Amino acid sequence: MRGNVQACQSSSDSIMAKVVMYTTGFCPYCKMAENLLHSKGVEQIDKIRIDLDPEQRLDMMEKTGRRTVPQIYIGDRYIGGYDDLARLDHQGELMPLLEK
Ligand SMILES: N[C@@H](CCC(=O)N[C@@H](CS)C(=O)NCC(=O)O)C(=O)O
Repeated sequence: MRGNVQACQSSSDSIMAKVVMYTTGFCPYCKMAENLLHSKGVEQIDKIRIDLDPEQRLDMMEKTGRRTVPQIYIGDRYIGGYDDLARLDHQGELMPLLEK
């Protein structure tokens, strides 16, 4: 662990940032985001199911200003939805964020 618990150890021994994703039970964009993150070596994603917890839905909307899922945080940085995550990847900025 490093810093303020915003990181966790992966089995490959590299330090990966903590990933938090607001999600719902049926959500193709969430699945795509998960697949992309897993393909980058992220083993654990902390999922917050807003369909099961209305308070978390309100919390997500307040924090992000958005109502769609996924909404993703890497460490303490707000990323946005799947499109934003994929854009970061295409710009080569995703791995550096995950490896922080
Ligand atoms: N452009 C968004 C699309 C996200 C999206 O449409 N998510 C769906 C679930 S897969 C959703 O939240 N739909 C509910 C709504 O539009 O209110 C992204 O890339 O994250």
